[in-house]
Amino acid sequence: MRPVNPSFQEETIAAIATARGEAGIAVVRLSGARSKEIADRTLSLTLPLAETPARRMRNGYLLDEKGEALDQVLAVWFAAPKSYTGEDVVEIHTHGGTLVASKCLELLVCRGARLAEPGEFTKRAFLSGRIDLTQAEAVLGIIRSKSEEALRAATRTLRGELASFAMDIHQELLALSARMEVALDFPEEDIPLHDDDEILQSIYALCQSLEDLLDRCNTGFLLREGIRVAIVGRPNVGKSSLLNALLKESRAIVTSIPGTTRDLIEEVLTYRGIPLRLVDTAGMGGTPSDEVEALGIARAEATFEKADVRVWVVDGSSLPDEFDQSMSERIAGLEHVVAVNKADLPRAKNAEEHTSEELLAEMLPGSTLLSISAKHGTGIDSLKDAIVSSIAGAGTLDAGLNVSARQVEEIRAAIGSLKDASNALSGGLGQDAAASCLTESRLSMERLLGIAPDDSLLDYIFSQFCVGK
Ligand SMILES: Nc1nc2c(ncn2[C@@H]2O[C@H](COP(=O)(O)OP(=O)(O)OP(=O)(O)O)[C@@H](O)[C@H]2O)c(=O)[nH]1
Ligand SMILES: [Mg+2]
Repeated sequence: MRPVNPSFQEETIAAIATARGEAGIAVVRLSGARSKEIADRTLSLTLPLAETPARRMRNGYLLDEKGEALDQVLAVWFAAPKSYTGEDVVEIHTHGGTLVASKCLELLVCRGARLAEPGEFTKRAFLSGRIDLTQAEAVLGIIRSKSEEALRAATRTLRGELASFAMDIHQELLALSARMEVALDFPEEDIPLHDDDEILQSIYALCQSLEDLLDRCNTGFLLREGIRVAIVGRPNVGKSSLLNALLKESRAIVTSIPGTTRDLIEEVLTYRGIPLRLVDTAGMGGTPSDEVEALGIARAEATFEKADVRVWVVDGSSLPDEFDQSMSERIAGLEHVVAVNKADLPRAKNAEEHTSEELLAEMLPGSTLLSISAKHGTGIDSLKDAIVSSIAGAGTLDAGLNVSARQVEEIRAAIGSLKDASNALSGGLGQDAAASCLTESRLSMERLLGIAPDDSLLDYIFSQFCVGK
């Protein structure tokens, strides 16, 4: 994707690739043309790496400045271009602990290696064409994954799913721009301009594809960062009891006094490999009895607004009233699940014998309503499933792509420029104006894919890595 920089291999870099602290082993890595030579001058192996076939482990010793053995080690080398960086790479496995690995690194530097910068191994992999930029960023996603699903999403990106999808869209954009511009740039050739409607159709189809890609990236983002779940409802309905039931521990104070919870209580629960960031809130809809409660309610309101999903807890043993009516109107357009709590108590019924649950279902047609008892822990697993599927829908979790915030921004920008192009055409501004918006969109895709990236972009991306990766 980017030409190999011929002067690049001049310096051989070294770093500790494993985390600091006590462990069984530590791995010190070298990359560059002099890797084997520097390692052979620092180690005394049963046979030098220079005489060892690639990918075969050798046993030996790490030698200090005076040639005395410091540690027993294993060493292996990978031949360019079939290595992580695309250059000759040596891995030295020392015993764990910070001291011995640091000493090994220091000795390698004394013998001609340079300390690697953060992400420099992955940057070299990119510069030598081993991986593209989307894959390099996916490596960061893997390192930072905190849940199993996030890890799977990052691995899908590393295996090239983002790149191949984005590359197809880029190619289509290129073809569309070319079709338009050839007619605009060579009017003397009498190439007929394409019909505006036909171009609008193509732009619409591209927009759809990008929106699909964005959905997959958003799912991946949620898998990595977690789904923000606000537990909301009026006072005393059992919100804190629900938080405790979800966590299976007595985290929040529960009493029969309305207004017990005054501040936000946040906890993370991992369910089916997905982090759920639960927030219990102060009861809404009542009249605050003091300033503290008023502040708590304001926080509950803000949490309600910015959550990914709202779990609206309702007490099924009493009938819905005006508050519930206005809450149902407010929540209807937002992601939510209704938890009709206190299922262990008789459901309230109105004069027509309709239960509280039936009345709520009428107020919110199409919503997911679940009957639960926070006190007895019933219906809690179904609620967790409902929270996850309200965000991910059935099956789409499997398609999530773990991408960086930068990449999401580029996809959004590409969609924005496509919309500008279609507005330009339908607003009569002409194909010239639309063509320049298409170019903008294509440039966003190029930045996403790392086609001809500038150095500042590369510095920004790779500086986020740890040293040794
Ligand atoms: N019978 C029954 N009682 C419940 C259930 N869930 C909660 N309660 C009771 O309802 C009362 C209020 O529970 P909380 O969990 O404190 O309610 P809350 O919504 O957090 O209340 P605030 O923090 O005041 O807004 C307590 O007495 C709970 O024991 C349930 O499923 N069944
Ligand atoms: Mg509470």
